[in-house]
Amino acid sequence: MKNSGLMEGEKQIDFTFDGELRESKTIGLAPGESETVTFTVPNVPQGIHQVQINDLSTVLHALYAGQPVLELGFEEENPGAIADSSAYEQEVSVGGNASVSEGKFGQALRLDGGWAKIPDSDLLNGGKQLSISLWVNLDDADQDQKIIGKTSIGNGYVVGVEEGIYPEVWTETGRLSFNEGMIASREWTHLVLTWEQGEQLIAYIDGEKVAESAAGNSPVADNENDLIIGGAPWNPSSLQMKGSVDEVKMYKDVLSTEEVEQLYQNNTIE
Ligand SMILES: [Ca+2]
Repeated sequence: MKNSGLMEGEKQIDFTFDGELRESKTIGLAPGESETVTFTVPNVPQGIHQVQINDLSTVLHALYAGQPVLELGFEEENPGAIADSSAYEQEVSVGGNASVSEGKFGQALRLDGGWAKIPDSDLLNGGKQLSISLWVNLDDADQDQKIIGKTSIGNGYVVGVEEGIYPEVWTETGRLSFNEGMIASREWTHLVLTWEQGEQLIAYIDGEKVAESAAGNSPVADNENDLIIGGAPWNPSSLQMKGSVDEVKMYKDVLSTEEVEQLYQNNTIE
């Protein structure tokens, strides 16, 4: 805070967290004088919080290591009711031909020319670290099809399947991709992709590492596209996945080999 006037003055500063006034401080300053005013909130719960200081407001994303930023189990009665069970409660909508089917764990989302859409959020951009874990049961795993991604091409990421796992990641300096491993048709298969800037891009199939590639020193390029499950992120009507998808989990950190194994065996991280 700075007194940019010509006279000494006092001002009250109100700090509001999630709509609740937490603390007020009155600061007196001489002309030209400035002072940093600090407010502390202990034990911030994971999730999205509203922070307001007088007329200035912003949104705080509180992240906890090992907790997903998107979690879709598809246990709802119908596709219209699908909800994100992560602390961030991202909106989910379903388009095209989609239904609820038998899953790997409970129910899954069956796509026959359909897709699921989660609106753009900073939490879903790749940035410095990202992990994606999900199960698929594909009618024809040899077909070139996109499973999940957030990209307009040239930025972001997409995980595809074409016989093996086929990820593409666009950083600020270039594109990383490979197509490795074998995915069987009409069998539940666990897919994981992990990304860490300056480290590795790693793919796992059924808990086993099938490919890794140097990640390079720049982050995944951000974009404002929606996250799409079941088709090309830049056009969900193309490169559609045909089959079922279950237990989609996204993290803003890098899953270890042990955590990937735990998700493969138990659908949870201890
Ligand atoms: Ca499920």
